[in-house]
Amino acid sequence: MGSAACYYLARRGRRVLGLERFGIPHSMGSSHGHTRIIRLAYYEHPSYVLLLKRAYELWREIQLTSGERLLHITGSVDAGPEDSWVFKGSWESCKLHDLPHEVVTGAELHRRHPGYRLPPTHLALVQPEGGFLTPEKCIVSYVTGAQAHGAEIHARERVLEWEPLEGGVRVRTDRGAYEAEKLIVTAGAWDGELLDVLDGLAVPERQVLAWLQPTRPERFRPGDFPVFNLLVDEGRFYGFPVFGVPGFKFGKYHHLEEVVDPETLDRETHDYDERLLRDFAERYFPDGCGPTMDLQTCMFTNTPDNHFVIDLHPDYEQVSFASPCSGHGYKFASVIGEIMADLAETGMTRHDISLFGLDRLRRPSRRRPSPA
Ligand code: PYC
Repeated sequence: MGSAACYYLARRGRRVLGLERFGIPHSMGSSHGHTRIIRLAYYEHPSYVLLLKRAYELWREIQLTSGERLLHITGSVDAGPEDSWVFKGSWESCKLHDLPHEVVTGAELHRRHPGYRLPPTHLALVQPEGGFLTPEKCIVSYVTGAQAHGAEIHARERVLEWEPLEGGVRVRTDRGAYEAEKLIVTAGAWDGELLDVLDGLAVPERQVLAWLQPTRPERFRPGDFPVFNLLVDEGRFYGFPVFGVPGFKFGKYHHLEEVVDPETLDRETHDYDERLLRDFAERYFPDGCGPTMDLQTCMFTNTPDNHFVIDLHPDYEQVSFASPCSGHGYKFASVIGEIMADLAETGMTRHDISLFGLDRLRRPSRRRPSPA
């Protein structure tokens, strides 16, 4: 989201400095792992769909500009019991936004895509525009594009603090200090550290992904295996066809519900992480369940209602922020970059971000009333 914001601002002729604590790209946060789901049928809330339409347009545009293939269309499956929020929510968003889709049973899904072995009576919404992005390449494309438009990008430079100035901000890093008219903060799991207004409202969580070698590889190729979101007895899971690295990739939302500090996060993976993930695959994707090729950790940064926060700072309108996206934000990085550029330039955006205001999450002040 930060790299996209740098790109759109630089392209509009603004003087831009991008500050990244790690390398470009890196695997310390929430933007690595070779593939990220993009899907148009959005069970989390139908008001994401218009943003997604713009996100697709912008991904296609930056893909063309960079000459890198960033977006792969496989179709998407959102499935579960008939009354589950994953299936029903996805169906509602398709009906409301008139999106092409089909509803099939688990049995029919297996006939069409034999890698899937869902309970035969579960229902699956199949949406043809779903697919995946290649996250590291997306970031590099935006950074390279921003640099081509004159942005200065500093990697391996950690922001320590910022302070408001009359008509601007000063940012102090481990290498220097900078003054600017506007500041955009898209620090993911570190948002709460840099923005006191998000402290306690943007909560990092440890997440684990598995890559398993399919025993029937022909069932897990991008052309044969749509990306998925599934609600099953074991929880809510998501997954991808084999792409880029050997292994069918999947994870469980909110893996073990481990709240973490991003500085001390356990980045190792353990037998119990693997067991949880393999148990799921053995039941619902038995032909995908050969040897484990890789296990990796990343982070979700969750808000209390799992919707994003995209807003101006309540006290300093020269500061805007985004990115506690509760695990489902990557696909929106392109459009959120555009929104952040709008907010920094004018304090407004034509996009509907009313679902994402900070106010909905702010607790009543805990300050004790002063003695009479
Ligand atoms: O949006 O499908 C998704 C997703 C999966 C994991 C995180 N987000």
